[in-house]
Amino acid sequence: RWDKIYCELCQTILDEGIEVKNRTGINTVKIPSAHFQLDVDKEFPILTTKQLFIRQAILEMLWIYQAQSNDVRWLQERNVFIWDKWEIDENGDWIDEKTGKVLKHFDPSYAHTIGTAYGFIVKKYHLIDKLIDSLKNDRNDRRRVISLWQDEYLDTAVLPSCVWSSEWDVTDGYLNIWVHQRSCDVPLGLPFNVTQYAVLLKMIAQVTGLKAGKIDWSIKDAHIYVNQIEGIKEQLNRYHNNPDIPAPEFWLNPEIKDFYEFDHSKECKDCKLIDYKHMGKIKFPLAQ
Ligand code: UFP
Repeated sequence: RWDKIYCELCQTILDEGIEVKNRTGINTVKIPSAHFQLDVDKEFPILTTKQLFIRQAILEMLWIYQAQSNDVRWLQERNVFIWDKWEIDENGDWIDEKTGKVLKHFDPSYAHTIGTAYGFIVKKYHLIDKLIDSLKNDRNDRRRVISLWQDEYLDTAVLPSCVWSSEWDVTDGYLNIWVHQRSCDVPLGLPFNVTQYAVLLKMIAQVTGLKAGKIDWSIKDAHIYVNQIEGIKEQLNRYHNNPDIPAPEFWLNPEIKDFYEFDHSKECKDCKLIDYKHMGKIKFPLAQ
């Protein structure tokens, strides 16, 4: 169960984590690494111990892999504001939202984008087209690595991709991925990231005639910001009081056979959660 794996990871960080400084100015409690496996064929991974806003998670994933964009306005037009803190302004500046100081200057041609990360890299190297071609043409290919970590583009990225690699294999009609995250905000980032990669796996499986199988997720630097600890304790209490809420079904429009055709409007019409029971929102602060 995803809630169980998730809550155990949070508990391990609280029990064994070390408090450290980092660039954001808000300390984290961290452990060096973590790993887990989920079977998407058996359970759609979305937390029930807090409400997850799946529309935003899917649109962020489509922004990266389908629109292959780094333009924050694409998200804003769809009422998704999760990247606003990292948007380069008209002058090419990335501004500290608390002090108004320039954190880093970029070429003004990057205005309104997050620089050369995520969707920019997917587009630059045609990563999705290569993946889909390979899955259609050679089921046994062992070279399906998607890497968003490209050294020549790190300096011009506001935030170099956190979830930065995925490897894709086919075993017995199932499409499986191994995903690696170099840095993981466990309260805010991880629930979002896992659910959005589960949707990506289901979409790619559908358009290549496969079933969605397993996700292996590996993390380097799994952390909780100190101002998120109270929220996580609340979530752990919820879990202990009610550990067995079943996960919802995820519906993906079976008519769609081309990855680029999945609806990317505000409404995300081709994706639906059926009977999503959850224990309500928990508000966690987001470090810039
Ligand atoms: N972060 C995630 N997942 C994401 C994303 C960011 O967990 O998809 F974009 C978090 C990890 C870290 C911060 O807390 O954002 C990035 O900071 P840094 O680049 O210093 O690791």
